[in-house]
Amino acid sequence: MTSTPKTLGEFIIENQSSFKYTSGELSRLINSIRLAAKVVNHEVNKAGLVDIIGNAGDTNIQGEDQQKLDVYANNKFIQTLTKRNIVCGIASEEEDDFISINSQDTNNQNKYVVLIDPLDGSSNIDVNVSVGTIFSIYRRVTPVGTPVTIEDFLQKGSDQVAAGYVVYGTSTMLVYTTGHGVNGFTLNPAIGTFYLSHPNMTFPENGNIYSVNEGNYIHFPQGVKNYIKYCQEEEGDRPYTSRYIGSLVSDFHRNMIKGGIYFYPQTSKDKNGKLRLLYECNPMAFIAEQANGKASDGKNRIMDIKPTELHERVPFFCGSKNMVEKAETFM
Ligand code: AHM
Ligand code: MG
Repeated sequence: MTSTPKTLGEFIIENQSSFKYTSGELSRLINSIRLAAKVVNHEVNKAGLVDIIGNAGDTNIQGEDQQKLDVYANNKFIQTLTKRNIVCGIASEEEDDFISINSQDTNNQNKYVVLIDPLDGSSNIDVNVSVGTIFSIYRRVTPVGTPVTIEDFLQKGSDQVAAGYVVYGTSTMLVYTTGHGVNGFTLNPAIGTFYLSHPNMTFPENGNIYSVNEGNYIHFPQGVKNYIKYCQEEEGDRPYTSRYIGSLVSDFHRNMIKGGIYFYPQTSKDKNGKLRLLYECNPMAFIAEQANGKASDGKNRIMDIKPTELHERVPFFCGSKNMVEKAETFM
């Protein structure tokens, strides 16, 4: 008989002592994210019913306005983190500026800020394809008890204390790291509990999947075009297979399990590509490195980039170590 699987709640408590500054604050923060993820999951699962129960902008039977799911997810994560008085600041891909929590209240002794992409890949919702939430956590650099400033958010990825994602897929999973490896938890929707299903997740060093939007091929720099041709060449373990969901969390998740590379390069139209350094690339890079993978902008380590603005974009190459290193040789 197999032993009872560990729940996420149990795992968080058991691992609390491995955090550098143990005060329980980070544990409470991850617990809040877990809670918001469950609420968002419930709503995402109902997305297919939208034609029956109403569209964004409509009013539902209870007289409440229906929200688009990305707006809903944004509000839900912000509300959960704000109401539970667990962080001192939040920045979201959905908001123009960062939010300072209780900035007038010097009793706010919270040390952490959260950066979040509440519903990534949201164009996939209408067609019943997986989407995700990405989060990134830092210790503030300004003094505790004062309002947060932009400096608290513009930290290098290497300063992250935790990062993770939720994938709302065929099953819902929460995967996160606090710098001690990567663990994945699967939601049992019947009882609303996440169980440790994927302990110590690691990228295979090599893989045979490449994930890129090849519709942009004509706009890619020559190095990227050459690398794509390399992936398609018949030699050794190549050609690789092409898999692109268009939902970063899902593409990353598959590649981590099977071995592969995801890339969203610069194009002649967007010199920094599409993905956001703070909300998408840094957290995924932290998870990738903790899982023996690698993340680069084509030349430099993602987590070494000093951000200059909240919504900064960056070219992104991420996945199995040897594949990312090979791709870099083409850039
Ligand atoms: P979003 O934050 O607007 O959802 O955009 C991010 C998403 C990623 O999840 C995905 O990998 C990429 O955009 C897909 O972009 P494209 O449709 O250009 O290939
Ligand atoms: Mg996004």
